[in-house]
Amino acid sequence: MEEVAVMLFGMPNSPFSCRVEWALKLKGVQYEFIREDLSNKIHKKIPVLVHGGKSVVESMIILEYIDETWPEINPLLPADPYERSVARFWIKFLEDKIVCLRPMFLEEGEQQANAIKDCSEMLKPIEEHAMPKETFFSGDNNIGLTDLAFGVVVYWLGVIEDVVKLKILDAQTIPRIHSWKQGFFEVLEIKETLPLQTSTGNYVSSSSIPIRLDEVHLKFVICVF
Ligand SMILES: N[C@@H](CCC(=O)N[C@@H](CS)C(=O)NCC(=O)O)C(=O)O
Repeated sequence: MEEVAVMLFGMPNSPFSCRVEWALKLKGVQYEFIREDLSNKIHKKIPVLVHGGKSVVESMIILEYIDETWPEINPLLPADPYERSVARFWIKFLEDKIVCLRPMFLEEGEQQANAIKDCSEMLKPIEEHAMPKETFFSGDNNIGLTDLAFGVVVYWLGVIEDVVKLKILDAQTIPRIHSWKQGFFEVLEIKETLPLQTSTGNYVSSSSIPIRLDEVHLKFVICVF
């Protein structure tokens, strides 16, 4: 394919930018990352992928665009139409439920308790129905669109667990998701592009926070929501 410039307008700490970077890396696509100033933005929201001068918006739509434009390497959607519909169902499910993350982090008392309950209710059907085996959503070792959609939810949930001091991603109650998490964040293209990366190359994880909590807090509020 003819080389056409690929630019990604995003924010390093945005889960939505992060999804797009994961997909570009898994596909081996060279791109220029342009840090958008959200206080003086060119586009209304990030991420925006600009390919050959054309803009594509909305992270999951960008991911499908990437998959269709570079189909040969690491296909992100199953070839089978039924399997594709299942993947799209789980992506829609996650996109609808992701709103529970914000109040878990920003609210207190009853509102926070309700958000924590919503979050557990989001994870339960995924644990019971979306991951028949302890692999990626596809049931094999290939990362797909659903994994990339879910990856940022799990990553930020880990950060919230640290900051709010709660445990939701528990190996006892959700063993499949827990094992999925271990496998997903071991993949090079994923772990080299994680939000809240420090200059020393450490990441915020649910077990250790190499940067100060109030810094995490600030980045979370400013960049993520
Ligand atoms: N549904 C969008 C969400 C994108 C989004 O919320 N981006 C935030 C940063 S993480 C943003 O641009 N906020 C700026 C604003 O809303 O003014 C997607 O998946 O791309």
